[in-house]
Amino acid sequence: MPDIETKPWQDRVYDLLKGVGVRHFSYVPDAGHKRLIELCTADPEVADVPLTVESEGIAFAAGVHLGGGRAVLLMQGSGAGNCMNMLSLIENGRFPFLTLVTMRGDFGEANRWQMTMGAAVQKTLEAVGVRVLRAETEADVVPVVDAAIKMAFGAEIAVAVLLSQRVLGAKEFVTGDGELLMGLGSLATIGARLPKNLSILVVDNGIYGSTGDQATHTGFGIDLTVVAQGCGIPNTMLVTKKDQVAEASKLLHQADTPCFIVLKVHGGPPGKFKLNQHAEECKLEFRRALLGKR
Ligand SMILES: Cc1ncc(C[n+]2csc(CCOP(=O)(O)OP(=O)(O)O)c2C)c(N)n1
Repeated sequence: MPDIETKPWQDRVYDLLKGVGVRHFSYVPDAGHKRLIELCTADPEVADVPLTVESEGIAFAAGVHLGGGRAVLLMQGSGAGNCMNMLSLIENGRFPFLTLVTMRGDFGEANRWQMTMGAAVQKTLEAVGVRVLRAETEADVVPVVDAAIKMAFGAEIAVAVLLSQRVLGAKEFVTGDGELLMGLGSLATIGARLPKNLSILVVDNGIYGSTGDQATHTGFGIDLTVVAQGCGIPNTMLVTKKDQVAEASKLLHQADTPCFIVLKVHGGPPGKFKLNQHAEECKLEFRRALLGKR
C-alpha cells in the first residue's frame, strides 16, 4: 500500500471527495482536471457526467442535492463566465454547491486569450454569491479542498476552489468540436434566419484533444448533422470516408443556403499549423480581406 502522502494531490482530493460521500462528478474538461476526470470515469461507484457547458453542472448539482446526494463540478476558470445566470439557482434556493476550478490567465500565463476571464473569475463568482478559496501551491490543495467541503456541505453554501496555474503549470492549446457543443443553440439561431452565405465545417475528432483526450458528446454517438437538420439547416453532410471529401467540398462552395458539414477525423496530436492567437491582428486581417480596409 503506498503511503497516502506519496499519492499525487489529485488522487488525495478524489479520496477526500469520495470520503464525504460525493458520488456525482460533472465536468467540462480541462488539462488541469485530467487526472480527477480519469479517476471518476474509471470508478464504478460514482456517476460521471460530461457537460457541454459549465452551467449545466450547476443545475445538475442542485438536482443531486434534491435527491439526497453530493456533487462536485470540475471546470476551468474560463467556464465561470458561463455560470453566472445559473448560479442564481444556487443562491436563491440556498443549495450547497462545490466547484473545483482550474485557473488559466493567472500565474505565468502566456496566452492572452485567457487573461480577461482569468482576471475576472474570483470577482464574478463572488458577485453572484459564491465563496472563493484559492490554492496557490501544491501543498495548499488538499487542506483548501477539505475546508471547502466543510463549508459547502456543512454550512450549505456555494464554494469555489481556484487551483492556481502555479499548481498546474502554464499550458498552450489549439482547439477545434467541443467548441460547437458548447454553443449548440447557435444552430437554432442560424436555422431561424438561414443566412445564404454561411457554411460551417466541424472538424470532429470525438475528443477534447487539448485537455487530455476525454470523449466529447460526439464521441458518445451524438450526431451533430441530425441536430443541425432539426434546427432547419437544409444542407448537411456527415463525412466519414476520404472519398466523400470532394462531394463535401462542392457542397461547401455551392450551397446557397447554410451548409453544415461534420468531418470525422481521428484523434492525435495537432499538426504543425500554428494558430494565430492575436485577436486584434485576426480582426484586422479578416476586415482587410473582406472589405479591403481596417
Ligand atoms: C469556457 C471554457 N471551458 C473549458 C475550456 C477548456 N478547454 C480548452 S480546449 C478544450 C477542448 C476543445 O475541444 P475541441 O473543440 O473538440 O478541440 P480539440 O481539443 O479536440 O482539438 C476545452 C474544453 C475552455 N477553454 N473554455
